[in-house]
Order: sequence, then structure tokens, then C-alpha cells
Amino acid sequence: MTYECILTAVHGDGPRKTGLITLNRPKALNALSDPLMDELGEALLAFDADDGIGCIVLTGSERAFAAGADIPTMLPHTFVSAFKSGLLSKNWETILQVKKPVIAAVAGYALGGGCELAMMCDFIIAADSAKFGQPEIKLGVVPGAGGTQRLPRSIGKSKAMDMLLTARMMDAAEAERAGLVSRVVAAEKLLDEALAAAETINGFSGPSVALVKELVNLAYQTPLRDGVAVERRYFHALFGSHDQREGMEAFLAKRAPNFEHR
Ligand code: CO8
Repeated sequence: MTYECILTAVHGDGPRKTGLITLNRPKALNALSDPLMDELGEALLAFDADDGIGCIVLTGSERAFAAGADIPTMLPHTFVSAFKSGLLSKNWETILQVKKPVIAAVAGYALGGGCELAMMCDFIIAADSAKFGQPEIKLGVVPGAGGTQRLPRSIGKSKAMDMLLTARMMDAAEAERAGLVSRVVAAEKLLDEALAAAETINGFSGPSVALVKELVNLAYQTPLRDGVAVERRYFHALFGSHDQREGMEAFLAKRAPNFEHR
């Protein structure tokens, strides 16, 4: 499949591979136009449906993961036209339908919708050049893809308010201290690190991986007691899988497991 605003590739040597999606509007710092978001939605769903893919890595360029939604597209809208059309692509939240892990590999700017898109991924690996921010307030608007909701859950109220109200950017070191990103690596190692993390995940049992993702996301939506109850049931359920028996037998036999993702 050929796209105009993104690039796709498949990486890895194992039986399950990694789908790599690179945002590719360099002249606009990967601003998230509707055509780009539509292509991204399509590519994410295609990798999610492909049994040969275990994990997805989403990245941008050295200079920008994405500098936000496309400002020229938004400019002419009125409240009524925004409300009636939804304003931006319906594919802004397609990423939330993906069952496989999606790792954001962020270098340079991740601003506005770019920061929101990174936060919709399952975890963020940052280059030391990464800069995160929600500068919508400077444009006379507010975030529209979850920034006011996911940022406080990720880094706490005080830092989130600071970033959202002052529009200041957070560098990679501060983002790691605050828990927004899981690790920071030298910019030139970013993609290798993200692909290596994906490769590790690809080696595990697909059903366990998908259920871990679902359960962690559930933690944001349910009281603790209910979340733990669902976790217990999924723990029990995996004893009906081939891979539970294989994983435990392999451990006891001191050999590598041969997971069949069933
Ligand atoms: N949209 C469109 N074009 C952009 C954007 C953008 N968000 N950001 C940068 N560009 C373009 C510039 O216009 C410029 O184009 P040109 O060369 O044709 O003039 C090119 O990228 C390079 O940008 P700069 O010359 O400004 O580069 P600098 O290095 O000087 O500055 C910055 C880099 C700091 C990233 C600066 O470009 C900037 O501040 N960009 C805007 C950041 C921003 O405000 N982002 C938030 C946008 S609003 C949003 O994301 C809301 C999301 C809502 C989602 C709702 C879903 C339903």
C-alpha cells in the first residue's frame, strides 16, 4: 500500500514482526492533517489485522514527531461547522481500537495533537531531543484529542496545569521524571530501541500481550476492586490457552518457549 503522508515498513527476524509507521510531512513538521490521520488509521488497522505482526511502532522525524493538528485546516471553522463536521478526521481515535501494543518513538516536537497522539500509544520512548507540549492555549483554543484528560492522569495535576496553562514545553528528561515517557535514549538510538522493545514483546504470547494492554487501559476506567476482578478472570482464562502450558513447561525444562499465540 502506498501512502502520501506516512511511510510503512515491516521489521524483525522472528515469526512475529513489527509494523513501523513513520509520519511523513516533513515540511509541516508532521502536522496531523486529515489525509495523514486517515492514512494513519488505515495503516494501524491493517497491521492490527495482520497475524504476522505482533507490535506497532509509531514514529516521526528527527525534528518532529508531530507539531499538532494542521492549523490552516482548522482556521476557517466556526463553532457550528466544527460541531457538525466533528472538525477533524474521524480517525483521530482509531488508534484506540488497536488491540496490539503501539509504541510511540518520539524525537523532536510532540506538540498539541502530536502530544495527544503519543499519549494514545501504549508507551512512549523518547529521544533526548524530544519536547512535549500542549500549546493550544496560545491559539485561543483548548486541546481536542484528550490532552486535558490524559496529561493529568499521566503526570499529575500540577505539572499538567502548568503545561496546559503556560504552554511551556517539557524536555525528555523532565518527561521521564514525570512519568510521561518510559525511557529516554540518545536520538540516534531511538528507532533501534523502540524496535528492540517491540521485538521483545513479539516473542511473548499474543493473547497475554493483548490482555495486558486491555487490563492496563481498564485501570483508567474502573474502580480498583472491579479492575482486579477482571484481571483475575483473565488470569484464569489463560489457563485455557496452549501458550500457558507451553510457557510453564518451557520454564521448567529450562528451554525457550515456542508460543503459538493461541
Ligand atoms: N500545522 C501546520 N503547519 C505547521 C504546524 C501545525 N501545527 N506546526 C508547524 N507547521 C509548519 C509551519 O507553518 C512551517 O511551515 P512553512 O515553512 O511553510 O512556514 C513549518 O511547519 C516549520 O515550522 P516553523 O517555521 O514554525 O519552525 P520553528 O522551528 O520555528 O518552530 C514549532 C517549530 C515550535 C513546532 C512551531 O512550528 C510551532 O509552534 N508550531 C505550532 C505548534 C502548535 O501550536 N500545535 C498545536 C496545534 S492545535 C492542535 O494540535 C489541536 C489538536 C486537536 C485534535 C482534535 C481531534 C478531534
